Amino acid sequence: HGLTNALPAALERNEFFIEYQPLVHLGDGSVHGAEALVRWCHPQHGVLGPDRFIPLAEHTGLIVPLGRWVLEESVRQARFWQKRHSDGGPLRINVNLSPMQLHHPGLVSDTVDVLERAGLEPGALCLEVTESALIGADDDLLKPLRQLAEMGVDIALDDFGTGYSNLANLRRLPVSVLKLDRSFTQSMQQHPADAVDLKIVEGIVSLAHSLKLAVTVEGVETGAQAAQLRELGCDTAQGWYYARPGAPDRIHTLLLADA
Ligand code: G
Ligand code: G
Ligand code: NA
Ligand code: MN
Repeated sequence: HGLTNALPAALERNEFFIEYQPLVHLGDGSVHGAEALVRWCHPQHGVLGPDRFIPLAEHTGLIVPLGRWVLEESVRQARFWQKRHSDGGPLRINVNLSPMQLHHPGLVSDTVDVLERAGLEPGALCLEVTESALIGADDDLLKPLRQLAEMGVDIALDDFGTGYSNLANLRRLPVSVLKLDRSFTQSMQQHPADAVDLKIVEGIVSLAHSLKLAVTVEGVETGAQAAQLRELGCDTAQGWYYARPGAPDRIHTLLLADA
């Protein structure tokens, strides 16, 4: 596959870049942080989204150095935002982790190293792991996540609700945030009369809060959805209603607007 073969050179040539999508507090819409979303500016095909190349990078193992680059770059960016907004704010950065990165023995030391070099406190970093990556995870797999959580790094369960995780299992996982998949937000809008979706979200939020987990909702596209999700007790939100993924300056501008 051509794209697969081109990946290592693309990393060396700096063809990857990161867009940031804000995460906001549902209460007042202020910026809570941003999720780093990688893109590939391919010399022939133009900008490719992660769906086009992350699976290839996972297949070849290149996801490990690529993921390390994403972590380093976005942690550095987060520290830069913090410095420019001199209250040092609690601005947080969310970075996605592939299952293969979880299995890589360097995960904890690489993360510690990146945070130290950037001067970012561990509590400002949130690592997103999909629910499916942790299904059936044994203690060996959970150990690095536990170590990171003990250092103060937040672990978020991404795309929550699309897997089949046993809710009781949540207690076993070192996660502090549930990211409710955008399919919930969408079905609430498509079937507003269908109280079942509302009840499900209400149940998830109440369970999450009783386990001391924060709830982030994805895919918020309208003010009505934001209002409803706020009503349901969700904590933070992400979606086109607030902002699409974009250049780092965009986050800077939003932070200025909050100040
Ligand atoms: O908006 P978007 O098309 O960027 O995101 C599509 C998917 O790609 C999301 O599920 C997101 O979690 C994933 N993704 C984006 N950036 C990264 C990354 O740096 N590493 C990994 N493993 N996944 C990513
Ligand atoms: O990590 P995750 O799979 O959740 O990646 C987020 C994906 O969702 C990215 O592809 C991003 O561009 C996309 N996205 C972010 N906000 C919205 C939204 O409001 N609506 C829709 N349909 N997609 C969104
Ligand atoms: Na994500
Ligand atoms: Mn997600």
